[in-house]
Amino acid sequence: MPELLDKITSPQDLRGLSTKEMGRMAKEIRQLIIDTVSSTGGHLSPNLGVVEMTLALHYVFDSPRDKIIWDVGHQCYTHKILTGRREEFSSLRQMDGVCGFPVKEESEHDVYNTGHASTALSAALGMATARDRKGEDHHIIAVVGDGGLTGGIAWEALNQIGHLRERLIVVLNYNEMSISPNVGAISRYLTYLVSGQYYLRMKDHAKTFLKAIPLIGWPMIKVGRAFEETIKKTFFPGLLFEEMGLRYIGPVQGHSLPSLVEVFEEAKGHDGPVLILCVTKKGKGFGPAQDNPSKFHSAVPFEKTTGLSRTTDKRPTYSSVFGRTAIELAEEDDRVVAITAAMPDGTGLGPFGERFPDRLFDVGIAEQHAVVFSTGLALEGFRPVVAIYSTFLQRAYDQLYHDVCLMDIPILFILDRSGIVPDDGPTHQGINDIVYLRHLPNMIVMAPKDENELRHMLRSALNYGHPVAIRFPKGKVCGVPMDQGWKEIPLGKAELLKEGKDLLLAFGNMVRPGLEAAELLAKKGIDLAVVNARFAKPLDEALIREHIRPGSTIITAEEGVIDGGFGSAVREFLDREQYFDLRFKRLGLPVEIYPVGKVEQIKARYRLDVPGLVAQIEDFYQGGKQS
Ligand SMILES: Cc1ncc(C[n+]2csc(CCOP(=O)(O)OP(=O)(O)O)c2C)c(N)n1
Repeated sequence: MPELLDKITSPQDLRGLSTKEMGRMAKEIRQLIIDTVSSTGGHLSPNLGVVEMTLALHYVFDSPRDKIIWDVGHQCYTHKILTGRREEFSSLRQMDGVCGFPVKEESEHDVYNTGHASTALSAALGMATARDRKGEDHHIIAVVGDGGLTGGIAWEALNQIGHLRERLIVVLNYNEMSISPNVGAISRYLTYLVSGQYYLRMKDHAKTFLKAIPLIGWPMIKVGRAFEETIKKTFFPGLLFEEMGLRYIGPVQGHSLPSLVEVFEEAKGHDGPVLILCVTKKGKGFGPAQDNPSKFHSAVPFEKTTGLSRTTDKRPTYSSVFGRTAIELAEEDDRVVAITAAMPDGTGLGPFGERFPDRLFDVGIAEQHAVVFSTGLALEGFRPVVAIYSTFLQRAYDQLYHDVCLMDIPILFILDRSGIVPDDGPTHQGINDIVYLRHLPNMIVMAPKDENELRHMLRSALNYGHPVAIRFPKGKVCGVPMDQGWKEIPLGKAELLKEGKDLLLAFGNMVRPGLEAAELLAKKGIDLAVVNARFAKPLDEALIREHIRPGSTIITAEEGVIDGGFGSAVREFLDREQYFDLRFKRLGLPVEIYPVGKVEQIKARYRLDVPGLVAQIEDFYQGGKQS
């Protein structure tokens, strides 16, 4: 039974505790996180790694007066537990429950909504600048991981932080991991700062050396800080953060409460930007997560004793079908290379990396760079396959337009987690991609109805000679039989699945529920032809023309926002061709902030599941408004 945690209703209550009691509290929090996440799923290993750091932050600083900004935000569970949401914590990731990321609307202690990486430093600098303009004196603390620091915006922020020199504190959580092991030169540099206490060793050697010098040795050591500076400058001219204008403190043992409290207190007194490098262990306190922090980065519900998943559904995911097909394609053509922005496992490219270690590039959390890097590869004859979650590719909109589409560069973009995304809330919804892609010149936008079609689409798309985006949802495949060979999917060709009087054009994973709905509606006298559109761009205009009769009804269905999406493409086509004598309805998602919940729950709420589709279409036939 938690004893200490029971007494905490706000961070203020921490102040009376000894560091020993805080240590006990850390244990209680860890247990609560493990108990909860084992049944709800969630970001287990990142959260277990920052329990002490969060306790120390709330002990030293005065939230919400002092503002703590969590980069990505996936590590905010202890923060939520300490800031009045302990009771609700059992509703983590449940429909309309506690969000796994900071949400301003949930608490005054969540000062900045996040979900996408590398934004905390920019937001913190903006807030620090505003604070000083307003003559206020609170502290601003940004907590960023070594993975978050591979994102370009973080460096844009550091550039300006070193320029403005506003008073703010950056806590850099170094655990050698992004979701997978962290990569890149920055990661290497941090490892160098931390590894073997190289700097401390140098200092000790230098002290021994100075002590040995008669008369002047000891006085020189006593000069203290000046001595340290000299050593740093002599042996570390590249101490990057100091050179950039931030006071650097570290490395600090990130699970030692006394050390953390001491350095946070020290940082509080500094009149400029400070960066504290904390070394933590991802997954700390739960063996399976410590041994495999990637697997437990965002865990599905698991058995607490073994860490084994509780899921019994053995079907593969869309991501793994993509990953397997990418290997097949790379075996056929040695120009095929794969690019991921810090998500080799999430995107299903892990096995590709094992099979072709030199042909998988993990660029870090750097979606913009991933796109332009691929442009360079493609211009020199390679065939890049770039796998990025739909929500994160939003980052690279300009690169898609400026670097890919204007030059009509053939790159295959894989938009994993398109459509409604479970568990993580509004920041992770993949519902905008059809809209942000379909108006780009030369861009082809596709979505398969099932995993078998995905496989054929991947191969066909590589040969279209243009940029292509293929979107598919998070989660398990439909379970259809897989063809052995390849089938060519001609560019812009849709597939008629069911004949009928009126027309239902469904895109991607709306095809199967659309078909089911049409069958149920047939029993109610509504006769719909069902088309698997396959392409949101280019549309199969010939097929649509063939199915239009005077007075007919056309319905579109997509798992994406309606405004500017697939249905809008159809509507624009009908307007261009002056088809006015028909009834038209777009089914999809409204433009709004989406709740946390499971896919089925969110689909049901927005009436995109089979009963919802039936109801919406029936309403429309009974005189519902066109839209
Ligand atoms: C723009 C963007 N790309 C990818 C992700 C997916 N993602 C979530 S957490 C994470 C790793 C973050 O690593 P780090 O900042 O070191 O935090 P840790 O999990 O190690 O505590 C990634 C890649 C994201 N949230 N945002």
